[in-house]
Amino acid sequence: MTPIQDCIKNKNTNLNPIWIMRQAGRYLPEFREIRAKNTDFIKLCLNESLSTEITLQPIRRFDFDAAIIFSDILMLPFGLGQEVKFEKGLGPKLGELNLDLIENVSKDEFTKKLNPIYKSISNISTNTICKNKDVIGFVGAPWTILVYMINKMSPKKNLTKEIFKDKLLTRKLLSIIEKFLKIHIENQIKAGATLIQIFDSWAGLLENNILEFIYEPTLNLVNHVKKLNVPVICFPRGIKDYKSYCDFVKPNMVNIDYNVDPKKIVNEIQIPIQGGLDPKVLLTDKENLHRETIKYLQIFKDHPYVFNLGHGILPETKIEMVEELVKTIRGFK
Ligand code: 1CP
Repeated sequence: MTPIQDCIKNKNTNLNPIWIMRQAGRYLPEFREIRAKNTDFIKLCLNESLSTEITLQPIRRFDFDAAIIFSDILMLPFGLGQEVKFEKGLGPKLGELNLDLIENVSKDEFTKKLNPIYKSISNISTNTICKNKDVIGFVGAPWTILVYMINKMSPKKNLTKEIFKDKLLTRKLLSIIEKFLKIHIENQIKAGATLIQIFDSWAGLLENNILEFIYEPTLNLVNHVKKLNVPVICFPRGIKDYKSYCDFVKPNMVNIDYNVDPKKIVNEIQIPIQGGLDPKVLLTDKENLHRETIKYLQIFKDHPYVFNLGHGILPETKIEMVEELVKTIRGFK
């Protein structure tokens, strides 16, 4: 059994497993080298051999306990036929949303479009370097995908609140998103994913209707993953009440963000916990990094805990800081 599965299933607290959100990405010089030659990000995600290579890069360097497939949560709208582009400095830019077209996309059509992702999961799960490691498949949560599809760009840049006023459109779209997220999850598991993480990066944006837009659709996905006999990790970034979320959604593990007080949550939540460390700590110095890392390890010493960050690793992070982080965790007894 892998260290992460042992932590989740047997509540083993001795192994201190680690992986890092966005571990396959821009802070790695070997990724930047590939990226420079491949300007179309979506094409890169759909290049089976390059996405396999990028996924393995952080494993070779840091021997993490899990490989997370190099892809993006926005491959879902892409698979549904909505245009998705990434522009330097602006982030994702989505095209017109045509509900009539999206409604008529078939499961086969969708699966065929995203097939290189599944092929690369299969490559990774059979690679010997991933022996005794998990292969993490992932999706965006329905709410976060809805936000991108309707807002057509990052809500960080600009969020038009009025867009959610059209309740009929929102509900219809949400149910289509949910249907295809289930298909995408199932395809990833069939290809060899041993864990699924659901990223709800914009959970913190929603003030009302949390039950309808976050809790219920996420619970449906969680139940779907559980039926396929694979553990599921949820990351409702910025949500106010992690305890209520966990009580309702019941993931096998929850990733906390860096604004969550670890001392408080460890007493409130019984399920395994992942993450928490502020990625900005990796931009400071080794001494501070060491201190902050030990703080999390100490607090979660007797709680099933997988080390990770409280959000994705920042592109400007130095390799030696990641090395220091891994050394601290591996050396903690
Ligand atoms: O080089 C580049 O410009 C591309 C940068 C990049 C990378 C490396 C993007 C664009 N996506 C990715 C890969 C990616 N995205 C992974 C790969 C595996 C890994 O190493 O973890 C994963 C898991 C994601 C997930 C993702 N994409 C999320 C959820 C996690 C989070 O950070 O909150 C979100 C919100 C996205 C959307 C997205 N894709 C890319 C960017 C820059 C963004 C965020 C835009 C925004 O702020 O709204």
